[in-house]
Amino acid sequence: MDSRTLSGLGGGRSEGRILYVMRGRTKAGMIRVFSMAELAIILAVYNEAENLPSLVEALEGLGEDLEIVVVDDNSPDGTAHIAHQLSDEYGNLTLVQRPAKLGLGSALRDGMAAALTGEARYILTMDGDLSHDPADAPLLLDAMRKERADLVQGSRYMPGGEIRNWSLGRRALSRCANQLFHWGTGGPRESTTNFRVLSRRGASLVLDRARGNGYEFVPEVMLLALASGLRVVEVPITFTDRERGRSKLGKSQAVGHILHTLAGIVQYRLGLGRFSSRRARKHRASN
Ligand SMILES: Nc1nc2c(ncn2[C@@H]2O[C@H](COP(=O)(O)OP(=O)(O)OP(=O)(O)O)[C@@H](O)[C@H]2O)c(=O)[nH]1
Ligand SMILES: [Mg+2]
Repeated sequence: MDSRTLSGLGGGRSEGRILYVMRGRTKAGMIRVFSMAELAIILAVYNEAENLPSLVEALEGLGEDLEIVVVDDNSPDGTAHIAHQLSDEYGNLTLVQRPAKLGLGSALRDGMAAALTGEARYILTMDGDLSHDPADAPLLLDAMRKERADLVQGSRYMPGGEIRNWSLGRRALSRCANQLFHWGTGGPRESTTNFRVLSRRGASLVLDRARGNGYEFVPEVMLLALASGLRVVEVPITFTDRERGRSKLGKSQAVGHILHTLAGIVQYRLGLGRFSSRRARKHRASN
């Protein structure tokens, strides 16, 4: 094992650069990635064997000082095997291997927890299906560095943002969900993008307070950021529907997540629970 090799503590066991998470959910700090890189990129993947190699190759070509953390949920298509090969090839990729499909939110949380045990100043999350263009990552990072933000997100619903190849139904559902969030919170017009960079402070806050295990985690992060008064910056991106592999987000699931998010928005407006800005201030003061 070299200095960048990870070791699993408590909930997992380590082998090379793979961490096997045995008990499903891990707690922050239980997974260790000994990386000095400035940027950690978290890729939650399920059945993305066809997309992962091109995505990793493009990210490695950005010229950033980075560590990639791939969180796979025992994908039947052999995504983990591909990740292992990529880890051998590039030497800066860690695979967090979980036993079963446990949801996008918990995968991102496990990846962030791992990243925070290293030296990363910035934690970037993006989809593993090439819908988010790796070439846009530097735009998000530039904004992060220049604007001293805690959260920079790539937005489709702002001037210059675009969606390619989505059906009318998919566009309508996404647009409605995002518009409701905007009206309800007074926050940004995009809340369902997983193309984001968080500062260490922002990522720690999210890890402490987020609970969403599935897609609802994505708007939850924005609600927590707003409640905590974190500095949020948006940059326009072009989102392209996946060309390979299949979507994991069913229509009924999507509607369930929207209802879940609406409940969060009500809490935010009423200043209740995790989304209360008063609690967020207290939390900040105690850290
Ligand atoms: N580890 C893990 N990754 C997941 C899970 N569900 C989704 N993902 C990954 O999360 C990212 C976003 O999922 P997608 O299926 O592309 O969802 P989407 O982008 O909303 O839907 P489409 O783009 O329409 O396919 C992809 O990289 C998926 O592989 C999960 O349960 N576990
Ligand atoms: Mg996708």
